[in-house]
Amino acid sequence: MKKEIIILGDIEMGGGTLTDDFISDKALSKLIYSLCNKNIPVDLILNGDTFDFLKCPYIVNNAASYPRHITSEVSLAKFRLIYNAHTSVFEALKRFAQEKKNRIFFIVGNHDADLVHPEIQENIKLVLKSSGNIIFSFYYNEHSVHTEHGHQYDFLNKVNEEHLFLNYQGQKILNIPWVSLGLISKFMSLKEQYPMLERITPRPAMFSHHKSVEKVITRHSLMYLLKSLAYYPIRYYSDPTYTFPRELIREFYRRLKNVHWDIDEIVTVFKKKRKRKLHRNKIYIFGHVHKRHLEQHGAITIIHPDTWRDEYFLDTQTRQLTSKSKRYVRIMVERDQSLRWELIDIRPSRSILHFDDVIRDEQKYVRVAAQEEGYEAKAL
Ligand SMILES: [Mn+2]
Repeated sequence: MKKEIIILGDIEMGGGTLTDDFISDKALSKLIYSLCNKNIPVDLILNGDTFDFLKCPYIVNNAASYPRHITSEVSLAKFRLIYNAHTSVFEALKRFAQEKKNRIFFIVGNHDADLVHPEIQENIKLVLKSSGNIIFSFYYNEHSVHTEHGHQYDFLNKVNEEHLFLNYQGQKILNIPWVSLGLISKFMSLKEQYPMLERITPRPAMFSHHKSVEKVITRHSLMYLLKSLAYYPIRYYSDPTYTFPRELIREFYRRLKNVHWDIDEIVTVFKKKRKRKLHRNKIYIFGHVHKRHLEQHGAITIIHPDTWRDEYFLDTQTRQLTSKSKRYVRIMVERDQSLRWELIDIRPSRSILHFDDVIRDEQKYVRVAAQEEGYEAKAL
């Protein structure tokens, strides 16, 4: 074997507050340490949404907020919280990066668009005490393996890669999509109020058992949509984060014309858009969609390994919540360039929770979950 490529995504490490859904520090560090001391090079690909900057608060003088104008200063303050909340993972990454034959790829996702700030990249290299083998990119494309986060095939979350920043009052701020701005400015208090609900899948089943929250979210979303179209662009005329969401309207119009209202699957859109390129590589790996997906067409394999944040399956019959497995892809590159791959499950030893108990006291179950994973949350 010549090289190993390890891919995992949607870790979503946050600031250790109620809006942080990552608690598997022990399992993740253990995996990273197991990749050290190999006698071949290892590429570790963190396939986007490694950090949850979006839901991480910006704390100044003990006051938390979620600013829409994300300067490098805001991103750096959030990164400090994330680092303090998940130091053990950074320690493992630092150890891994000490071996110069190894490389870490931070693929940019929609929850960690902040990675495009050069100051953030420098800071990460600084805390990992390495630079040449720490890479920031939207794609990984080597050895016939292609990986990317996948939000670029999701019209509500895609970004313009040619136009990553906006200028706001002389400051360089992130140019993030309308949905991300909405999440930051309208939904964080709901997330703080219902921290466990958003971890429960499938969403429609969860909402069908929790109608009151569904109503609140629908009302909030509609208000944000209406105000974004008819009020904010005028009220905040000189603020580039409140411009009329032209792309959104264009896409709605296109869908209306083509009577196309199904939610796109990343893989479906990707196959349609990149049809001609599809045979260039052998293995394609995406994140973003938090589910396990595997498909093979002849020599081509497409995989979604699923998320590493704390998530549950709701059994609608028994109303039991089972913790999801953590999963990663291991690719072995042989000397003759041929590839072998496996999708590896890490089953957490977690107890089964009951939906009715959880919604009665969500904050309590955030702590129960953290305890069971062996995560010491300082801020909870
Ligand atoms: Mn994502």
